[in-house]
Amino acid sequence: MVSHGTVLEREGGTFRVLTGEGEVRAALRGRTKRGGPKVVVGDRVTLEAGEADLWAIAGVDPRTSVLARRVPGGRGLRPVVANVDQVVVVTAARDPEPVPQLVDRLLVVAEAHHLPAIVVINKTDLAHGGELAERFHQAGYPVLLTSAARGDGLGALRTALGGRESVVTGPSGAGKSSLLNALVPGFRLRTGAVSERAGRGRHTTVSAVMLPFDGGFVVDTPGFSEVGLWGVQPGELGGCFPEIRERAAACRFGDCRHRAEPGCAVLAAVAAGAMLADRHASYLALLADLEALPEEWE
Ligand SMILES: Nc1nc2c(ncn2[C@@H]2O[C@H](COP(=O)(O)OP(=O)(O)OP(=O)(O)O)[C@@H](O)[C@H]2O)c(=O)[nH]1
Ligand SMILES: [Mg+2]
Ligand SMILES: [Zn+2]
Repeated sequence: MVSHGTVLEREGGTFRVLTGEGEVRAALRGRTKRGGPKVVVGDRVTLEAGEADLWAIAGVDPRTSVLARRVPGGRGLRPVVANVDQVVVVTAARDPEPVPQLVDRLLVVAEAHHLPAIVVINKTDLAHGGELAERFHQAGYPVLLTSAARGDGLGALRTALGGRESVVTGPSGAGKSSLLNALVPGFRLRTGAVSERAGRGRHTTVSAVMLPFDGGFVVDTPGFSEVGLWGVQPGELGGCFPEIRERAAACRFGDCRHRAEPGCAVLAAVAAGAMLADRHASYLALLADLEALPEEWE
């Protein structure tokens, strides 16, 4: 018997897979076990009947997208989630204190994968988040203001997620799991207090999990305090900032890096206040990071 399904979660050596007939447990077998593509959350897989109620993953469909993380120590890339069509970056308005440059990095990761992104500013019960919202709105992103605790903005979030396959990302403690729980009480995702000492979250969510939601899926992921960029050439970085992308064609030089070049339309926009200097500073910091990467990461 052959079946087809979507990988929802990895649990030790097996996977929870959603099929047309409901959820099953499956393990890697044969080809998928011997050096084929790594199976990740969001993968569409072919299943064959295995032993007892454990199915065998016989193959992985080609992916429309895959988001990966760099393995610590620089030993390659680890895919985290496949086939999403939207990136939802969640940050808190306060507690933990927002780090706009981290959100910028996550937005660049989305852009580098040609995935549309939205910014969610959560915990509006603690701070209004208005300035932060304005920052990302001006950069060209849809922004939602929410409070998982008080229920603000949940209708708009539901609309933004419905029928899509979204990955929810952002710093630990921002309230990603809490927002999903508030949308669907049945999810019962684990949430955790923001650590007092560090003012940071504690990585309550430890691995990606995909949840069926309103005709689509939403993937909850562990938060992180640092994001590596990879596979982005320094010369491609400007294309990952909407407000740079739309101006770069007007730069005097085709390979302008928008740093100090004469006739740079981006620098002119920053000087005129039409592009946020803070976003441009984020761009320059990321550019320096990318230029400093060893060859293999370029
Ligand atoms: N005041 C307030 N607290 C919130 C809100 N949303 C979440 N929290 C709290 O913030 C803490 C962190 O929430 P989580 O949902 O675990 O955060 P997370 O983004 O999933 O964190 P990781 O799984 O570590 O990435 C918990 O104590 C939540 O109760 C909110 O809208 N307002
Ligand atoms: Mg979480
Ligand atoms: Zn330029």
